Amino acid sequence: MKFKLIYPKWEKLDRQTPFILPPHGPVVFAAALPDYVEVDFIDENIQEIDFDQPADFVGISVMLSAQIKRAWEVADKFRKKKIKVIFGGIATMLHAEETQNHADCVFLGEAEGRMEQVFSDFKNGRLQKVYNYMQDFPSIESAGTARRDILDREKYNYRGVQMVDLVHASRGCRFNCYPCCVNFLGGRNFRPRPLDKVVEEMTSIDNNRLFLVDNSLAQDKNWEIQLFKEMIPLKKKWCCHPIENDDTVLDLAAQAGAWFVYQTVFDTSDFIRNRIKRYHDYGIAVEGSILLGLDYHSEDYIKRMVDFLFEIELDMAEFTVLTPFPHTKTYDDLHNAERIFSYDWNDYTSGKVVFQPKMLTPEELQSLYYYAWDKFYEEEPSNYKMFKLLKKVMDKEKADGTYKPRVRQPLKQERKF
Ligand code: B12
Ligand code: SF4
Repeated sequence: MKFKLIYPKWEKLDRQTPFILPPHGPVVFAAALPDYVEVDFIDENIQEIDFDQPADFVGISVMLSAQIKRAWEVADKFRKKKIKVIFGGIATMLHAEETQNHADCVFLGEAEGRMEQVFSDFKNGRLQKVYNYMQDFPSIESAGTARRDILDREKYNYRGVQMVDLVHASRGCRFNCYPCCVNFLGGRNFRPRPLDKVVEEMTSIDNNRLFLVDNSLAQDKNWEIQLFKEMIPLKKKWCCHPIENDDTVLDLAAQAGAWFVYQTVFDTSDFIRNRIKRYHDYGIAVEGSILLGLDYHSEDYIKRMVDFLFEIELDMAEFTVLTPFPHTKTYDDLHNAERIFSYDWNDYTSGKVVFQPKMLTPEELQSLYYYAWDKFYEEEPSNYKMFKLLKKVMDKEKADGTYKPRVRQPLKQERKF
């Protein structure tokens, strides 16, 4: 059976250095498909969709709210051609009701162990409109090695340098942060994958640089210790979300190849100053994630925050504006207070103001978003800082003999001379 799997394009953050990472949801999903399904994967962020190519069934994998409207458009086109379309992925769960208007089938939940039934129903003309497994998680052991073979991996590079490969060692999160929908998606239940499977998957990846996309590694100290110990012999270099602030954990993380961490910088406190310093002490770089537009954010506060980032010597920074994504407390609060003025999901990129802030006008917050990006990258532009970050990983690789020059071959149309 020819199954066309599509990952629709989305608008990137305004001002961020444009780079495209390989998607993770679709390749993990593909590993859960029955053997007889032949997958033709299209990431619309790097490839064009050919709507005329034959397909028996179409799947659309949607991660972000900012992707969902394009996903609906794509589905409508295939359905006009009488090809059935199934939706899945994070944003499908967050926009389940609206998505039903554009789908033959909406799959909610994790795919492992469910696809034999869904595809058998499809073959027998009994495809259901909705399969809802949101509260019924498959066993974490059933998550298989992602099908990276379906990706056009050469195309994921930044100025010729191969990007990281994505991998996850756990699902769920025990925290419950204000702007986040992970609780709704995964329950407040941290579910680590069996370490031997994680190591087997990491070993199988033909790339020394990884991104551990787990929500936060700081979930369970003993688990982190075990994970990093297992990773040391692999000599991979990797980035991830937060790591526990603990000497043993940070030391093992560094030995296991921790390259940089995405860490939320939520205020200008000594707590944050120390948190960033501790990563740096262990040779781990930090890309700060800075959310603008909370109720106590004034113009002065935001400007002070940007100055603070220089003081703590952040290696990179990503600024976003508070965005009321569906199924978050932020959404409930702002929606109930009638402070949301755009429900156009294309505006939900995290770079556009869609609500009325408390201490600023929407326009002021929008300009402060640009101020933050411009000010932070004024002296050292983002491609320079990115180069410095890459230099760090190359130095680490040269030190342990894993460095391989990764410049891609020129594309045909570039061979002009
Ligand atoms: C990795 C990640 C990223 C990567 C994505 C890389 C890439 N190329 O895909 C990067 C770093 C680029 C990223 C960026 C952003 N992200 Co992000 N990201 C994640 C993260 C941590 C993991 C996603 C993931 O891979 N999960 C693991 C896979 C295996 O799970 P899955 O996709 O659900 O797939 C399973 C099922 O859904 C199913 N499935 C998947 N596809 C399909 C298809 C079909 C047909 C079927 C049947 C089933 C199915 O099968 C899979 C196996 O069970 C999530 C949090 C989370 N835990 O999900 C946030 C998350 C998706 N991101 C989020 C946000 C807010 C962002 C940003 C907008 C802002 C920011 N800075 O974080 C930016 C984008 C800014 C922009 N406009 O450019 C929000 C989503 C909010 C929303 N409603 O849009 C999330 C949920 C985190 C949160 N805090 O709430 N992100
Ligand atoms: S923001 Fe990160 S740590 Fe907080 S609940 Fe969401 S996934 Fe967990």
